[in-house]
Amino acid sequence: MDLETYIRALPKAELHLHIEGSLEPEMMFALAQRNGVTLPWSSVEATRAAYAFSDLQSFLDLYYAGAAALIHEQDFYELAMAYFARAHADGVVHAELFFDPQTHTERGVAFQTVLDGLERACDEARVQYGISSRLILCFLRHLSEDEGFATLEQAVPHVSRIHGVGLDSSEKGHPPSKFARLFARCRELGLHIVAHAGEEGPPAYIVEALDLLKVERIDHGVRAAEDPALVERLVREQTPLTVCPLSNIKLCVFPTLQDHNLKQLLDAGLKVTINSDDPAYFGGYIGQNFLATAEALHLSRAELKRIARNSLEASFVGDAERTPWL
Ligand code: ES4
Ligand code: ZN
Repeated sequence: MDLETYIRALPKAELHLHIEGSLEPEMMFALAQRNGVTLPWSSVEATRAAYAFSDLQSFLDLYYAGAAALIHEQDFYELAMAYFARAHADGVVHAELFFDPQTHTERGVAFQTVLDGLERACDEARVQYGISSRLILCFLRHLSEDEGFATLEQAVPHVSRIHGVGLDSSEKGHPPSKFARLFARCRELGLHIVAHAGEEGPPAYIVEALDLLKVERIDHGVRAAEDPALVERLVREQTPLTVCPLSNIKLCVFPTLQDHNLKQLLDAGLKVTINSDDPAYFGGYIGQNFLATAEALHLSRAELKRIARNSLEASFVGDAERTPWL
């Protein structure tokens, strides 16, 4: 069996996927036309050509511009259905989707419109593909904690439909400590907690995410390697890291995939997973992330199996609900 087939056959969970980051330029243009929205690019080809990033912020500027094409419940439904079809083809059996409500409510799209569309797709994906899924609301860390509280207010009436909260967007200069009160409130509401940390930001931000936000997983976390005491702690506590290798290359966190520290983290005993982050922008869904990383870092099939199993174990699906994959 070739490596691609082997990877596809591994049951896996995707735990780090921004649904707005799965908006392919073709769908972006189709939605923009349908909705009468003007995009900053002239064509699908020009859009793809603009996807050359120097850091996280240079990507985020385009990502927020592209998200402007999403207006109606049906748009969010179609976006997520396209993702689920693609994920199913890659052997994903469970997906925990990040969504950024503030990106949409700022433009006048109602919180409920976003949630209704995404949830309808989650229900449909269960029927059509047998994929279980969860929704994780991410707060934009470049905005204030008060703006986060305002978003949480909008989410509270729908809290049973939201499984967890996360923290994304521009990391540098926006440490987890900025959101300590907001996340304390989220914990009181019984929500699962994750946060992006140690993507571009220092290892100290990972420590803050653990100690102040009390995260159950770290999104990215690759810069943990710079702090041996932190690595030791993450190993001891078996805190999952949702690593996104192709994202890290596109955003220049590592110069090439050969330079990525995923194998180093795995060898140290960390609970590493592989995910796609924003596949429409970074040039690969989860299967491609597994394959390219396996080839660049010479991962064995046993290691790939371990990584896929880590993703199932690190998911927020409770024991009672576990489907045959665990
Ligand atoms: C993101 Cl790669 C990445 N990092 C931080 N925030 C994000 N939002 C969407 N993709
Ligand atoms: Zn991310």
